[in-house]
Formats: sequence, structure tokens, C-alpha cells
Amino acid sequence: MESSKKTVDVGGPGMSYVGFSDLPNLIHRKSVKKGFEFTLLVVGRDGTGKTTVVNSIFHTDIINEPPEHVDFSDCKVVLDPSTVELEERGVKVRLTVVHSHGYGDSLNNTSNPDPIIKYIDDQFDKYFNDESGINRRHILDTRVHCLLYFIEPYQRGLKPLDVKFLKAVGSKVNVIPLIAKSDTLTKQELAAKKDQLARDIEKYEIKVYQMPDGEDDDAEYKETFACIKKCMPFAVCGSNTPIEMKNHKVLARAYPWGILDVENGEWTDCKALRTMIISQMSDLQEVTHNVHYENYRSERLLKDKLGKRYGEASESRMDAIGEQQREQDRLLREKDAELKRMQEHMARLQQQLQQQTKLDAIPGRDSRV
Ligand SMILES: Nc1nc2c(ncn2[C@@H]2O[C@H](COP(=O)(O)OP(=O)(O)O)[C@@H](O)[C@H]2O)c(=O)[nH]1
Ligand SMILES: [Mg+2]
Repeated sequence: MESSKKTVDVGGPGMSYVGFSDLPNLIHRKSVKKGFEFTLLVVGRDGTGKTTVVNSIFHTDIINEPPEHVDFSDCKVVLDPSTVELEERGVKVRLTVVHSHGYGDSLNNTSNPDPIIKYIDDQFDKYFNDESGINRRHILDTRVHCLLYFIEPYQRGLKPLDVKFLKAVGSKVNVIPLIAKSDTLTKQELAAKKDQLARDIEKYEIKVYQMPDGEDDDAEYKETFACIKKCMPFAVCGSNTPIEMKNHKVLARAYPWGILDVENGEWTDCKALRTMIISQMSDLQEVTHNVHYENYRSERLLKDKLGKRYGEASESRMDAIGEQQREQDRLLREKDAELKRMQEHMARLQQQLQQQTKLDAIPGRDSRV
């Protein structure tokens, strides 16, 4: 796992600013002291813009392409984590982005997403073991706090693989579904895609991350959060190319017919997505710990308990079987001995009979004497 320390202006030059240091004060103070450990898992078919969008959201090259150490030869999903330390006005975030490669690429996709699910479970396992270990104060939290799921802009609704995967991970991790490459759709198409996605999420009963109501937040935050909620499900567009627009540089995509600032809220929800991830980092962590990890923990404890009980049960069953076997052996031995006794008795009788016959054959001997 690579790790590098970068100080990043998350708001970006000239852009209206939402960063870690804008978090509500209470959370802010907590995070200054502790620092955040945050893990983002990025899933979607190759080429949907995962790398570009994540890098443009955080204004830094967190994910480098192509990863030289990854072997793509056998159509399996490969997970590639990279870590950066972001620091902004004294607030630190150790951000790990786990980029998936090869999702949905194999001929038989039924087991294709398994490595992703295994990765999520492995991190819970690791945390569970660390928590029960000696050094529980300094656990490195590698649990996945948020999963960004990229959906191709051209597809009509969720495909069976999307549904299968999202249903499987919805109870393990905070899922945020994203319509990729929003710049390739017209406004009407985009609205229709969002509607369709929202309907599919309801139809297939997929669990996605719900932002808290924010009842305790001040009016400004409430308004921002209400705007973010209106944008959901998000449609995103990425660029790693800074272009000069109205005297300041923005990350934008240049087309023959014009330039699109990827943070332009009319066309993309990148800014809303970034604001949500950053402002809800603490909530995403809490939901991960209190809901998803708790589910995992109670399931695991139950499994361990059942496993132990099964072990004990099978032990006493083995004892009972052993007892039965010993009883059968004893009966067999008794029967053998009885048989042997009867055979010896028969042999003796036969011998007596033979002797008697010989005596009777002697002339002048009265058999009645
Ligand atoms: N039109 C459009 N192209 C994009 C967007 N994001 C990335 N791309 C392009 O799509 C291709 C794949 O992008 P990449 O980020 O490597 O996708 P990944 O395989 O999912 O990580 C590259 O040629 C990008 O320039 C976007 O939002 N809109
Ligand atoms: Mg990529």
C-alpha cells in the first residue's frame, strides 16, 4: 500500500469552499485531535471514469494509472489500495482509496464481485481481531466507510449484476450509487436516468447511504444538506485537466463546442458529492461502526458460538456412538465365547459317542453292562 503526505486545498482554486475544516465545530475539534482514517472503495466497470472522478473530487492524484503492480491477465477483480494524508487548516485525513479493476469483465460474472465482498469482510475480520487483542487503543481502522458505485450512463436501469452486487454490499457498507460521465447525457436524459435509478433502488430494495436529517445543525448547513439531498442519486463527471475560466483555473472538460467545469452544478453533482463525503465523513464512520460492523460482529459471535456448540454436540454424539460400539463389541465377544463353548461341548459328546461305539463292537461285551 502506497502512502504519501499531501496538503490539498480540497475546495479547489477559486471554487466555493467546502473542506474538512468546515465540518461542524464539535466534529471538527474531535477530528483535529484524532485525525480521520477514512477508506473509500470505488467500484464499477473499467472505463466508467472512477480514477478521473475520484482524483478530481479530491484535487489530487490519489489513484495512479495504470497500476504497474496489478496483474490483469485472468479476468479477476483486482483491488488496488492507495493512501494519502490530506491536511487542511490543521484537520488531518488519512484517506485510502481502494480502486477495483476488472469488475464485471469475466465471462461468468456470478462470482466476479466476490473479491470485493471478501475485501470488505476481511477488514471487519481484521478490526474484530485487533479489538480483541492487547493493543486495542491503536487499531488502524481499514474498514470500508463508503463505497462509490459507478453506473454506466448508457444503460437502461440497473443490470442484474448491479442489483446482485448492490444487494450483497448494501448491508455491509455505506453505498453511494453514481451515474458516470454525466456530460454524455442531455439534461432530459440525465433527469430520466436519475428517476430510473431511484425507482430501481426502491424496486430491488437496495440499501444506499442516507444522510442524517441534520436537525441539530445550523441553518446554513441545513440548507446545504437539503440541496445535496435534492441532487441524489448523483451524476458525476471527471477531469484532471485544469483549464483557465473567468480568470481562475478549474478542472474542466474541453469539447469542440465548449468547456464544461466539472463542478458546474447544472451538469454534474461532483461538488455535491464531495461536500457530502467530506461533511459526512464522521457520520459515514459512525454508521460503519455502529450499524455495519455491529451486524458483522453479532453474526460472527453467533457463528462462533454455534460452531462451538456444534463441536460440543458432535463430541457427545461421538461419545454416544463409542458407547454403542463398545456394547455391540461386548455382545459379539460373548456370543463368540458361547459358540466356542457349544462347539467344545459338541466335540466332547462326539468323542464320547465314538468311544461308546468302539466298546460296543468288542465281542461278548454286553453293551448294557
Ligand atoms: N466523457 C467523459 N469521459 C470521462 C469522464 N471521466 C473519465 N473519462 C474518460 O474515460 C476514460 C476512462 O477513465 P478512467 O478514469 O480511467 O476510468 P476507470 O477505468 O473507471 O478508472 C478516460 O479516457 C477518461 O478520460 C467523464 O466524466 N466524462
Ligand atoms: Mg481506473
